[in-house]
Amino acid sequence: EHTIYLKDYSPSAYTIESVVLDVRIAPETTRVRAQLTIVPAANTPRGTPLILDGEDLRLEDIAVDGAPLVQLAYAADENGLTLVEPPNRRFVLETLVAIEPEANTRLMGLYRSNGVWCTQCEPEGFRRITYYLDRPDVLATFKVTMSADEELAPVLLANGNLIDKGSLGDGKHYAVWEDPFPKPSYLFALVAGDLASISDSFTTASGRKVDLAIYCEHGKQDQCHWAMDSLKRSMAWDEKRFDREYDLDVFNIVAVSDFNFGAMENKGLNIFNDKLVFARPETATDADYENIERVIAHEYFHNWTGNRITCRDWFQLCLKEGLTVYRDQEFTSDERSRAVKRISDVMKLRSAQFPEDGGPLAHPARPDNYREINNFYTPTVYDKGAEIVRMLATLLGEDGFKKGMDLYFERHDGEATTIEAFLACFAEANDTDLDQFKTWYEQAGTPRIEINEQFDADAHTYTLTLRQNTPPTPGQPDKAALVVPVRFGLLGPNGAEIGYERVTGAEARDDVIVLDKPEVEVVFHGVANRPVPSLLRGFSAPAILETGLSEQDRLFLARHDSDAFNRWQAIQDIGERLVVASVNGESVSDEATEALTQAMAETLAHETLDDAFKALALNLPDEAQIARAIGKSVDPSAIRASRQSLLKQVFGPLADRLEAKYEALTSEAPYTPDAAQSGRRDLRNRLLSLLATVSTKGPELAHRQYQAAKNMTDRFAALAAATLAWTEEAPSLLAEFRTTYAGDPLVFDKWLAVNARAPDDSVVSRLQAILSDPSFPKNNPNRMRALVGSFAMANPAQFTRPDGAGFRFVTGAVLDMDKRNPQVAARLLTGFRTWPMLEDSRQQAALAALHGLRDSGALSRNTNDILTRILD
Ligand code: B3K
Ligand code: ZN
Repeated sequence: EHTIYLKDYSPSAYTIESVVLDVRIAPETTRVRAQLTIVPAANTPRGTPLILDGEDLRLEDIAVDGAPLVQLAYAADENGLTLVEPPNRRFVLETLVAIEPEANTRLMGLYRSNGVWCTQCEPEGFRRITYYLDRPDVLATFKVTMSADEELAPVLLANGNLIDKGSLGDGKHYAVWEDPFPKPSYLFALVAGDLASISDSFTTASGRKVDLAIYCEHGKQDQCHWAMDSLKRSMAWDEKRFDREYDLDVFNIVAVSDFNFGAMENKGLNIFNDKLVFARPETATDADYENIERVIAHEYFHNWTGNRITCRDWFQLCLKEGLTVYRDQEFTSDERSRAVKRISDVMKLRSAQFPEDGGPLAHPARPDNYREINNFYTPTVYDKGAEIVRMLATLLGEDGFKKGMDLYFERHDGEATTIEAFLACFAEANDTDLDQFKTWYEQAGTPRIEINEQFDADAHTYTLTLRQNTPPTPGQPDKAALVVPVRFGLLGPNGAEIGYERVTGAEARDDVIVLDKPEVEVVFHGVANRPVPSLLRGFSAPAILETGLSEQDRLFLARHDSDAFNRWQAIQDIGERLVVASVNGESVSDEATEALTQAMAETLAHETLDDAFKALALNLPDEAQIARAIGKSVDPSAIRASRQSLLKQVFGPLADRLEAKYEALTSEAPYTPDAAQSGRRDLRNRLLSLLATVSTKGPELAHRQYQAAKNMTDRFAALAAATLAWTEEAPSLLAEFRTTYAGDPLVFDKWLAVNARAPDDSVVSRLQAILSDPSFPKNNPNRMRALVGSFAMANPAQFTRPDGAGFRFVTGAVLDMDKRNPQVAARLLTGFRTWPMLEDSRQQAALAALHGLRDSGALSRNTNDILTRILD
């Protein structure tokens, strides 16, 4: 299959200045008339064919400058439309195409969801609406006239500002939208349907009033207020933190039920998966509220990082995604707890990006080739992309980073640009060189950092040696040294930071050691006692740290480190080592588990640590993290068994204290989604989940909380605690939950996801039964991800069963989904991304399922690309 390479990039031979669209929306067939004002580039030779992208379009009419084109002057095939010899000057190409949104199950281009016509164009969906130069470096202004039956679609929305609307008679009406900001086609959007809405407004720093609205299905308006609140806070934050104001008169958000991912930042008209809009305490959890806030912010922030400054080509995707994730992370950190946000983000990075980076699907944050760009909206591009921006901020400092961002906004506004241009702004603004730093964008794989320390009591010197090594990844056998910022602190015997006279050796700026060679050495002079080093504070680089610290040192850090991230990390590291030792059949001493129990008890009782932090600390690393620590010949069932038994050993002795704290955290306060209240619930529910595993009273507590719960956070937490511990009551609670919330698809997803994570041996057959039920909405991405995605990603022991039933359940679902929605199918298949680290019998079972999929007929390019890379 055809591979596209970054090195082959060349600018388009033709550009499009402006687009005038007339979209006649109607059931079955929608017609799109497009007038494209096309200009040959300065150096384009006369007679260069114009090749427009097009997919699933029926061409009904074509003219150039008003004159119909004769048959020989153009050719239309399944990939698009070619004008054989276009005019060698500015001209207007007019086409009329027919499309069928109702038959569009891929959910790319124009499709119909729940009766509502909506679009998704990123990355290559606009070509399914009309013939176009469907690439991000072609920027045009758009004017869109849309018309439809007034009853079917009273609401007509597109990008930009509304400039006209009216009746057409015959029950039809129209609206005209104009977007004055030149944009690439992937940011195009329109929506037509019978929708309700809520509205509000925001006045920008310079005093411009912006009308805000959120559109949704009738009856759901009351569930949109949290999203609106989040939007206004995002707009204010971007002004305050990045000096970025909004630029149009309106900002509209539409919630739809069928969507391939979370949301889309179309200019002035964001379209959202409804699960990232709707929230009320009875049906949404604290985690849902936080996610809504985060994604509303993310899409809004794209207006500057993505829309006004966009990507030259799709290889540059992390230019907008990594940067915008960094911005949304900062927003959440400012709005909530910075430490808790950082720990959660790192947990997510480790559970989603590290496995990708360490397996067959590894690729650089900026890939240099792809077969299917949709398969590169990955944790690496998004989350490692954000880590790279965060490292820039760490290396340059707050002011230096701000100077670089300001220059980027000033210099590239209105452009489609590259990672090189982005980095050049930071380099110039700080008079520094970022050539080696750029390697982070080009090199796949997670670096390992190894630390050695030496204390010389006579010389009063303390020496740290840091080594880096990145293992090979597909296509990149040899790795270069990266610029790794290692934030650090040295703790003295009383737990406080020690001072030192001077530092020699490698570059150490304040509290950051710059590890920019395979090995560097830093010598601290004037150190009277051996300090305990706290390294990679705040997780200052996306790396795996190997310190060789003793359990004593880790306990010391767990107790004293002023860096909350490392305090949490120290406790996790102790737990990880114990579980790994037990999986490896090494004996784990009672002293070791008792020390961890003691550390957990201190954390629980701590007076100043906040509840959300405690909720994260009072746990052992999850099964997947243990698997990564083991690295090869992994047996997920053995990991589960060891971890469960260690949970009992560590937390069992604390059962009374856990329960007392659990009761003490009970609250009658009316629900609010803020950080303090949700942190309290987090901790209480964490304790419940521990009790369900380690205490005989746990199951009863879960049952009681389920019945008494006044909000979905507490009810679902109780259901999850019972299900994941597979208590006796779990099946009946699951049944009750399903009946209570029948009719709410978003709550149904929670039910599906928790079912998918059940640990018992019958889980696969239950999931199979759910999926085979003829009434199961198999076309809906949310439902399929909740059922199949949760199983593959979050139930390692059952997914990797040696009899292959778990693997076959997933490949079977992928094969079926691939016929309707290749993008979602391919995404589900990435659940196999860590199969090479399994023990042999599970590897064989995985291979058999994957080969079965490969041999079962024609697969989409999306699924085939993932499958080929996973099997390579
Ligand atoms: N830019 C979109 C993602 C589009 C995914 C296309 N497969 C949402 C976001 O990252 O903000
Ligand atoms: Zn994004």
